Amino acid sequence: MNPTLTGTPARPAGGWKRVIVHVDMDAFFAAVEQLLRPELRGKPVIVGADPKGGKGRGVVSTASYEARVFGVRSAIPISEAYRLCPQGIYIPPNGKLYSRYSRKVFEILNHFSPQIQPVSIDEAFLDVTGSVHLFGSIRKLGEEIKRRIHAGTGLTASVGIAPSKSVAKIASDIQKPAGLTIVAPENVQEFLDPLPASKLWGVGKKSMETLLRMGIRTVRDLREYPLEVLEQKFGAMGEHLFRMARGIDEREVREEEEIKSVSHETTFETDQTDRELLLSTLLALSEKVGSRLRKYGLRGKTVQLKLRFQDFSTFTRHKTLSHYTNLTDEIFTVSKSLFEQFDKTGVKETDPPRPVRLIGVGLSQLVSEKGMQTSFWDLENERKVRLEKVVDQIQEKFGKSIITHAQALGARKRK
Ligand code: TTP
Ligand code: MG
Repeated sequence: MNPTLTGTPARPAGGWKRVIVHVDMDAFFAAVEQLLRPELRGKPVIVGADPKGGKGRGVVSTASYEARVFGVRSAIPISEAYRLCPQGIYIPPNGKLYSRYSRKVFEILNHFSPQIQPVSIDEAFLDVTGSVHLFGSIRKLGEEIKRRIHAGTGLTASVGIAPSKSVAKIASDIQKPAGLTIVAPENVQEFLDPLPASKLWGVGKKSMETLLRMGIRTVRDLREYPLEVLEQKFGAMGEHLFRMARGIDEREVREEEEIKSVSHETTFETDQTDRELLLSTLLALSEKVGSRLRKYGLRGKTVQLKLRFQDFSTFTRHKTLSHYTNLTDEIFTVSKSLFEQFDKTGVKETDPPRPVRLIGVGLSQLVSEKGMQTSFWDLENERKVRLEKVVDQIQEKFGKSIITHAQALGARKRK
């Protein structure tokens, strides 16, 4: 009998206090398309909006690694993708299909640990501290995850294993596709040091610009700065940067992902000035937001309206109510009044209406219908149901996220 399976649960060897795994599927949507249509394999496949011969609107959801050679990436405008790679094979996203594969992946991951946190449609953290001994070693566990995902779905995943979530996430990305990167506790610093600081969790375009202005390019450069200086420059974020640069991250793998806001938005094919049409879109979006909240037993207090005009200028306006709601009518009434106020600000009666490119409605400050400030997962006790819902939720979200990512114009992949 394997001695590791008997007696008190083995702690992982070495200095590992926790063993955290991050799994991220490779070129997920494009890989599913290539799996089901073998003629697409080895080809530059671009999943996203219709390019319409270079005149299309919307953005790239993802691109196969073959297309990435041309510079095509998630979230770039589809027109730019077409310019970079006119010979690419352009495919509209098939959300249902990808969700099915996502579900399969999560089912497989369930075998490796009961402590699993889905992060997006193709990504999850697992805390395997208590189960790694069943697999012989950390490396064997990592290889087994990749093997089972491939055997069960035909797709490849990249896996990162480290003592913390932030380092595991960076590790899974570093040897894509089909990579396995293990960063032992004693190697965390040498692993992080040469990386661009932009790889660190929470370092977006803005903070990276500030860092570069300070002459900080790599994690090593960042470590030279004392905590006080970082706090002066970045406020509360300063301490976060200080800790991330040292791989200090105690965040746990949480099974539930709290929903903080629910929103829906629409980008019009052609910019709209028709007020009736804008209002009826607003109503439809309010209904989507309301029905989603009702489905999850949530109510929210702050209604947000988002508008983008022809010139890409984007505005949000919000109003906080005195009570929590998930009623379509109420969401619509408030968003309509925000819209009308916005419409009139600084505009003369004789001015022509401004063509609207995008309109969106959201609700935040959510509470469960039981009136508690808790995540709705607390209402569930059956783990499997929970996982199902997370996947459903991601499925519903990603369709929108394709558009959302486009809005943060110029924002590339957050990795
Ligand atoms: P990612 O894991 O970020 O990307 P990926 O799996 O395509 O490629 P990688 O190998 O680098 O991990 O996102 C997972 C899926 O989510 C992706 O296949 C498509 C979708 N997605 C969007 O629709 N829009 C986006 O802006 C991003 C980043 C992803
Ligand atoms: Mg991925």
